[in-house]
Amino acid sequence: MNLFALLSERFEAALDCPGLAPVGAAAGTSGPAWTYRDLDDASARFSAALRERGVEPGDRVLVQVPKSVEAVALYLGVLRCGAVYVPLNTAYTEREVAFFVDDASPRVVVGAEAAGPQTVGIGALWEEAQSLDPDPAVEPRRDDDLAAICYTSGTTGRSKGAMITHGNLTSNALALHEIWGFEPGDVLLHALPIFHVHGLFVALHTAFLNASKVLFLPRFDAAEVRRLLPEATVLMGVPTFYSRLLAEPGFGGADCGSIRLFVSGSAPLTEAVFGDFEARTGHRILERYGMTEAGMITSNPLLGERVAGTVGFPLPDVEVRAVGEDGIEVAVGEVGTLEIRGPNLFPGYWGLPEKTAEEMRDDGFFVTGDLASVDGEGRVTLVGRGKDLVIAGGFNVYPKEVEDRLDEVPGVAESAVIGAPHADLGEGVVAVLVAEDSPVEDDTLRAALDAGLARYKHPRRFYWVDDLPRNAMGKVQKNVLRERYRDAYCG
Ligand code: MLC
Ligand code: AMP
Repeated sequence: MNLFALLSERFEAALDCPGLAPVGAAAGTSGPAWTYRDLDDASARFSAALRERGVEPGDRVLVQVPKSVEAVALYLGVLRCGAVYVPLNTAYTEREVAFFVDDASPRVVVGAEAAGPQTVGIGALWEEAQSLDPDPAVEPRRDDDLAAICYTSGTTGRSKGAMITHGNLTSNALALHEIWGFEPGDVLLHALPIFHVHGLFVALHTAFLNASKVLFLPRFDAAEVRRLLPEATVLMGVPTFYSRLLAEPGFGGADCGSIRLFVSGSAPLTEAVFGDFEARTGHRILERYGMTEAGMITSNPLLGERVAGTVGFPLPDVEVRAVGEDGIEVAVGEVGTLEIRGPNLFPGYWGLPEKTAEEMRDDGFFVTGDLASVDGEGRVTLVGRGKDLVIAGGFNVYPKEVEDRLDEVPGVAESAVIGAPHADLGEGVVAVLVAEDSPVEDDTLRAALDAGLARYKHPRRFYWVDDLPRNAMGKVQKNVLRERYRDAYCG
């Protein structure tokens, strides 16, 4: 079934209820709430405009636009006409975007504004859409038809497009709506970006299945979120949301009177933040675990014990196992690489069958690259990552990609990029460099990176060394560097 068909069934009973309510102190970001009728109508108009531009079922529509209600309607319009939504981080530079355009070969590219012959600005597309009659059709889709391609950087430095099907999204949305106990009257406070799984799929799909009102902020701002909490019942965020709320003077239980559920994910929630949040507000944050390739995988329980430092139990119909280096499942409680299988699991990477095969076991389990233990009850604890990945403020930064850019800078002989503990972002990006001759100025490095690398991926600390530590195989010992520079941001 087309995911949109399921959502629109839920909208049916709530057509005149508020759907997305743009809110924000920043000038121009507030406006009247769009009702579910408005959203349905706007998606039908976007669907008509896309068809008018030649978009057919299965065609990719690549979108890099600021967060807005129209952008959500566009997403729904893409689903509705059976096309494949390809969202991009607004921070990506032209060089990064050029790769995605080449890789996804989209029929239409929607940008903040028209840039080049292939790109239409979202404002212009919305004007086109409004001038057309809404197209009420919902393109029939099978469970295994693609709904989206979400790019996730790879340990090889080359981004991979994770193909996400209607079946993947539908099963995950229904499961989360159920296990997180969505109920009539729930209001979601939405402060996440809408180009990643968390803000786009997890948050919006659960709210839409519930036909809930969504307080839609352009971005996370701790004071603004605090101001709006009394109007909401559910907040979903990355751990940085919670540590920043705690840093608000006087923040506490009085701010959270109407909230029934705080959800955290995308990066580890520290036991300290979990504990401080409970002490200050009385709320035990519900931590869940997921990834682009599989949506949500595990969750702490709504009603049972939410244990700090764990990510809870597999979602219904999802199987997990921790596997040793020999490929065999480890004993209960032992650490292994987490593998997963279920209706949420993607079918593979766009145009990369070999890469897909490398990460899929013969029995259909996917190798997440996360290190975890599973206890006797099935509760999962993540203990680290087998993959070389830094997560800063919930955004993934793959060191190899940053190293490749650094190594291109004249004067840099080689580099190693690592994550170091960061009080605000969880981890911060650190570069350790070897000079060809003498160290390059930080400003020169920054300017060189600016040309091709989104700024959230930039190292903010640079260290020059004579040699990188290597093991007997010649591989850079990142664990040694992580130890050596562990105070880079917290010293
Ligand atoms: C912004 N900056 C970051 C950053 N966000 N740097 C490192 N990591 C980040 N996450 C940099 C900008 O480049 C800029 O630097 C400066 O910080 C200020 O930018 P900003 O936009 O004002 O930042 P801020 O509002 O403070 O954003 C922080 C944040 C945001 C944590 C609120 O990053 C955020 O919303 N993160 C959520 C990410 C997310 O949705 N992840 C889900 C992935 S899905 P300069 O130098 O340019 O000025 C997934 C699966 C799953 O992982 O399980 O959910
Ligand atoms: P992404 O590629 O952005 O989908 O990121 C997925 C990765 O984020 C996972 O493989 C984990 O390493 C990490 N992640 C997601 N949720 C959590 C969590 N609750 N705790 C720790 N790591 C997490």
